[in-house]
Amino acid sequence: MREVDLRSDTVTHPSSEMRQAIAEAKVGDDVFRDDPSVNRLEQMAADRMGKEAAVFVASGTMGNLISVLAHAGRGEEVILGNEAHIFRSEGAGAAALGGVSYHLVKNDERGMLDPDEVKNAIRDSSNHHNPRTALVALENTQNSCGGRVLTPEDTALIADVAHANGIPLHIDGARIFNASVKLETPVFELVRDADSVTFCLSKGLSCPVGSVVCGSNEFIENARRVRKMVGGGMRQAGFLAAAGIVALDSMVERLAEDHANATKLVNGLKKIPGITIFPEKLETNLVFFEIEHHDRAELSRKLESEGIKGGSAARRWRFVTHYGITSEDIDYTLDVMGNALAS
Ligand code: TLP
Repeated sequence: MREVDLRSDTVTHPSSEMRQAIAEAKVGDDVFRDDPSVNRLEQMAADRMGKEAAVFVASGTMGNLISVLAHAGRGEEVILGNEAHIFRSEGAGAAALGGVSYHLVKNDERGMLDPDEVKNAIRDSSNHHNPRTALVALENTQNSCGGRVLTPEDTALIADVAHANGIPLHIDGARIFNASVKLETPVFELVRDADSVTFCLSKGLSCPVGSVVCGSNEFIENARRVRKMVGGGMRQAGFLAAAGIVALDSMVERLAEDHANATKLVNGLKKIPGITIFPEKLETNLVFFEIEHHDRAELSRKLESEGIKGGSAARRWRFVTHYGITSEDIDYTLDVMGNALAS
């Protein structure tokens, strides 16, 4: 039976080139900065992002956590969107481990924040009742707003407000390369106005493990200290970094295929009665839609019995295209979905 795993782009398996690079990787103890593969990946990542330095971390969650903790201290605040992954899906790590609180501003439907609302959210630190605002964070692409992209101009609007108040800007760029491919804009332009960015190797870029945090030399030194503190010093991590090097060299442009498959999927899903989908909102590889069905849990089980993983038993479903999904997989998915919803 065909297996089509649309749960996330995190399910991707490494390419054969990556497997070979992993097998042959030159490694050392990265906590001593001795791992040549990690050092090379970090240099490549910093160059790509137009930043001074970078540090390799275990996951996107760890990258964001380290970034927030490197920017903000106990009792300080980070301003971010109510749909931000950092707020919704990272176990409130910065609050739990660092005593940092989250000050929410509403994301609009494309994941953008209103610069005036961000401005109003910044605390007057001369008033001793107030916590100090230590950071503003954006997400690009914006996962739960549908994988929407923020342009360099969007980011500049928020950066200007933050910087005018002496506050740094962090970007959760877990899928920033999807935004770069969609906008046909080099990734360094998307993060030019940010003081730090986390991006993931383990999603659309298909690495088995890993994310990278980029920023100034001073910020990354601090981030390394926090990484060690949270147990993220990984020793011979070069085996993982070797896949990341292949990813940055050869897996970025192909994200366009995932976007094309997502478009094909959306165009097919919109023809299936019972599915509500807004094709004009699709920008990258995250496909959100709603299903009217008398028993969504049953529908989910039926799809799984036909080899399709994804969605959820809730009204709002998500399918994600990635390196492991072909155009034929989309045809198959649309056939199975059409039949399942007709029955
Ligand atoms: N997102 C995962 C799940 O957590 C939902 C997914 O399948 O989309 N930032 C953003 C915008 C993300 O979407 C994710 C993962 C992360 C950070 C965290 O990355 P990891 O999973 O590497 O910790």
